Amino acid sequence: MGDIYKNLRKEILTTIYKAKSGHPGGSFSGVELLYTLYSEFIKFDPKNPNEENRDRVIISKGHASPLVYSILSEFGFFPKSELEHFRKFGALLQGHVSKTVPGVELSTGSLGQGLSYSCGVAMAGFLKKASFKVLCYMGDGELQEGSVWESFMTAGDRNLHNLCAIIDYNKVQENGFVKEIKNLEPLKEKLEAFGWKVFEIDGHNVEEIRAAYHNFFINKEKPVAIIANTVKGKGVSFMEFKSSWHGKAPNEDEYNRAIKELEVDI
Ligand SMILES: Cc1ncc(C[n+]2csc(CCOP(=O)(O)OP(=O)(O)O)c2C)c(N)n1
Repeated sequence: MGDIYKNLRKEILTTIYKAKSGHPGGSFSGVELLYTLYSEFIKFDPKNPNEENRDRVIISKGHASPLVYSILSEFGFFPKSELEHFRKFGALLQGHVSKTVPGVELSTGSLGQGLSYSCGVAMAGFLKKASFKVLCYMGDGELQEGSVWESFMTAGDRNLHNLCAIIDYNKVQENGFVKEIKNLEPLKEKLEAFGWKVFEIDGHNVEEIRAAYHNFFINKEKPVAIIANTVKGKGVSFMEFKSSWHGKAPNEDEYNRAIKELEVDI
């Protein structure tokens, strides 16, 4: 794992540890996906976060706020010092992503809403003949929400080829394995049947992530879904694939053990 990804995971864990609450599992799974997107693909200006022609990244899994806040501060939307106050009363950075934070497009946390909003923004983009792209970051458990499937259907029907769904397929939701709670498979075939172009990748392999984003950015045919196979809790052995690490902070011993693991190459 490269230094930048290890450092982001350390920062995410420290933010959650200091707040004594937050969501490590689904934050760790998306580190490479979001970092690669911001560092290499999207247009944005942290000094002017609402600039009209920016690419829109809509975070539908709003509980992954520690990940999103680390990324946004990494790219200059606000100072890193704000992370110290995560989840504190009155602070800028609350537990679920909020539009009051520079760089956040939509307040979420109630799952299943980001893709319908993204469809609307993508349609507006076409109506305005704008060149911006719309990317919606989603959880796999989230795909069990009915509104998500209306949105997949809408995007396919309207051929919203400026829209990309980034599906963080980490296999685990809040209370167990997705396939045991409500199986999504065959996911690729379902999305293709809804009119989407689908790329299935290893969501921790930066080369594969790059290729998938590149294919979306040059695509002019269909909405694109990236099914990113990831590991919930990626990087910390005792958190990986454990639903118990969906939404809790580590105690001091767990924090120290996790940081140690993130300091060595795995
Ligand atoms: C509408 C709605 N129902 C339930 C919840 C509670 N909840 C928060 S996170 C979560 C699990 C989400 O799983 P997944 O989408 O797989 O997220 P990830 O594993 O990436 O963290 C649930 C059920 C919610 N936030 N919104």
